[in-house]
Amino acid sequence: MVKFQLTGGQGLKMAAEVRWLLLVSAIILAIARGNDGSAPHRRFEYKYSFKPPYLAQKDGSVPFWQYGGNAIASEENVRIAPSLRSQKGGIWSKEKTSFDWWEAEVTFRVTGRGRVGADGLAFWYSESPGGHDGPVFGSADQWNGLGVIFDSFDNDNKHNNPYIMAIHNDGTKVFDHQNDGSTQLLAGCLRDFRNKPFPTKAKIEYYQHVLTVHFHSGMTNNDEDYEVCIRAENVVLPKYGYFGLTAATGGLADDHDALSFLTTSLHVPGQSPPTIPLPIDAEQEKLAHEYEEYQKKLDKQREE
Ligand SMILES: [Ca+2]
Ligand SMILES: [Ca+2]
Repeated sequence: MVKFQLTGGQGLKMAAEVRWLLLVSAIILAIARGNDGSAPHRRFEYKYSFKPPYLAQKDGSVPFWQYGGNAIASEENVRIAPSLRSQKGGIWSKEKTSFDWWEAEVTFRVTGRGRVGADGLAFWYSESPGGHDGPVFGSADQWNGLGVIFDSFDNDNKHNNPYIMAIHNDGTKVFDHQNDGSTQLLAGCLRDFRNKPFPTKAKIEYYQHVLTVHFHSGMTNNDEDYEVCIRAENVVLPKYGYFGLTAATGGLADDHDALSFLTTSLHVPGQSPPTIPLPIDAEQEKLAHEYEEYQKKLDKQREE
């Protein structure tokens, strides 16, 4: 056995070298992080967002969105499907996206008097709008894109609902209601999202073909209390698409309310978006200003 003995001087010298090495690796890591783009530039996209106050205008319309079926929009929220039997509703962005990567934060509430509710709420990103009276939680089947489904009702009786799942469809799959989509899902997590003291939230991020869904259980009103529900790599969605929310009830019925839908486009550092000549910060400021002006105009209209 070989024994190493260090004199005090050698020990100090090594400690200094180790510190130096740690510092160098930290710098290399920081540079690498910048290069692989794990911290994207972010821009709020108001044409793909809605939030209170004045979510809906006096005439009931939601700027930049269209809704239908049994959905009702107010100043405070969009009731996508009310707690009555066999209801279906949906709300979709009017415009198709024009950015590659995005994050959508949806704040919602699913509430009902029963211990069990139905059917659920779904978030969509798809190549064409799925309408508001389709068979998949109010949306059209065989969609091309992503569905993040908040499935309240346990159709396959496996005692695993409410359940949150992501389903990627290439336009050919018919949703497997009998098995609660379990044969088709990309990933999911078992979380109860009904009847929470505070609104529940989902943050759905699609960045460089990685899909991440964070969920906020609504047990607190602390914005930080998100946890990872889904992470899937190598996800290839249609380049551009429409955002939507739909919901449906059955024999059992919950209220399905969306309180806000906030979209942020994500841009790989060093790759400025082609259609925007301004630096991202200036652009963000400009958009924020535009949005403010727009809100002011709405307020004025309201007063009138
Ligand atoms: Ca179900
Ligand atoms: Ca089930």
